[in-house]
Amino acid sequence: MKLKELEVYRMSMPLVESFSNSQMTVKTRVFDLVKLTTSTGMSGWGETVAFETPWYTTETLESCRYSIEHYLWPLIRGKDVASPKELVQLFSRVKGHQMAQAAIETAFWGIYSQDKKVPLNRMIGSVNDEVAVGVSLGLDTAENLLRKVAEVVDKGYTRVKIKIKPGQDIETIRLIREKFPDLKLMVDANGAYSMADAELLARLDDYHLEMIEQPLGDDDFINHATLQKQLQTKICLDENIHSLEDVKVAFALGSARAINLKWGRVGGITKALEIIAYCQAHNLEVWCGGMFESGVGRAYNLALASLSGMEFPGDISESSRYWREDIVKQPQKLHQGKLTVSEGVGAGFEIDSQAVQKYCLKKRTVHL
Ligand code: OSB
Ligand code: MG
Repeated sequence: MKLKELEVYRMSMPLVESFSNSQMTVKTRVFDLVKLTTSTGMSGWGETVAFETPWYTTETLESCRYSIEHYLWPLIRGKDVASPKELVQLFSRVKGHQMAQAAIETAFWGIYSQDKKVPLNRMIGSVNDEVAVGVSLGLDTAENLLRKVAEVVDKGYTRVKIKIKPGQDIETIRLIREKFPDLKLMVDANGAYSMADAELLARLDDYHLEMIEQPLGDDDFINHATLQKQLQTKICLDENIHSLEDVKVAFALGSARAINLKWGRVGGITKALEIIAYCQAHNLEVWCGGMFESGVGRAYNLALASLSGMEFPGDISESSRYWREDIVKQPQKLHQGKLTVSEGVGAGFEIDSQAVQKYCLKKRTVHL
């Protein structure tokens, strides 16, 4: 498949409800949509999941755009690429820039699965047609969170993640656990704590949480390992994990017993599959995270979540929790706490060109 053209659309879509974690508040999701086209006119879509600011990872939307245009596209422009493995090989010269790589790599998977006439989820070995999913709730007052948890549990979501930070943690979780004794409940600190808070974090053990996501800094494997020894609750790493090597370090040191897997943060689906295989071979729990993706990125999340061993309900709520209007036709809807994996050709979504136009701020095309 000869790669002929790359289009990048700068998108801006308002979230249904603004979302805060310990590091940032997101009201409007600004991201880049990437369309990759072959010489025979087949195309695949991907999205850049970086944010405008480096508060979550080092990559930003602009760094991704620059990297795509100046480093990644020139490595594949005009090349005949037979498989995602080959694409990853062509990119292997690039250090880092995972989210930029992932935007193109996922788009290529869309082309590849169309060409092979096999739905993407089947291509990567999906075993589940339906996937139980969870919700990630932003920082809020205990009163509002109690109401929101009740709402999402009512809707059928089977796992709830609550964002925490110092001063908005134990008491909130105590109140939620009291009202929902059997709910699969977990917290995510986005790195807001330090080892000085180890005793406080250990008190969370009383609330039978599924896991504590990213309590400490984004590059801190050593203190996470020390902390994990002091906790009964599993530590889950998110921001630390950019590659299989990072997962290996976490496993070797005992920094975590679970991994939040995001295809964007690790450079795409091919890399994500390697990480899943490693985690499963080493008894590390692994599950699918989210980055406020549009229907495009969400399809790739769901494909990964439908693999064997990925059953822990991930951060992939239905589209309408995020968007009043999505940029794909027939966005995913929740049925009894589950999303149905698409059996459609290619990546399993159809782009709504009118919606893309409506939310597109500017478009740039890079030809052969
Ligand atoms: O830490 O998992 C995170 C969203 C953006 C950036 C980081 C994170 C999140 C979420 C929400 O927790 C996931 C989602 O619902 O898409
Ligand atoms: Mg997280």
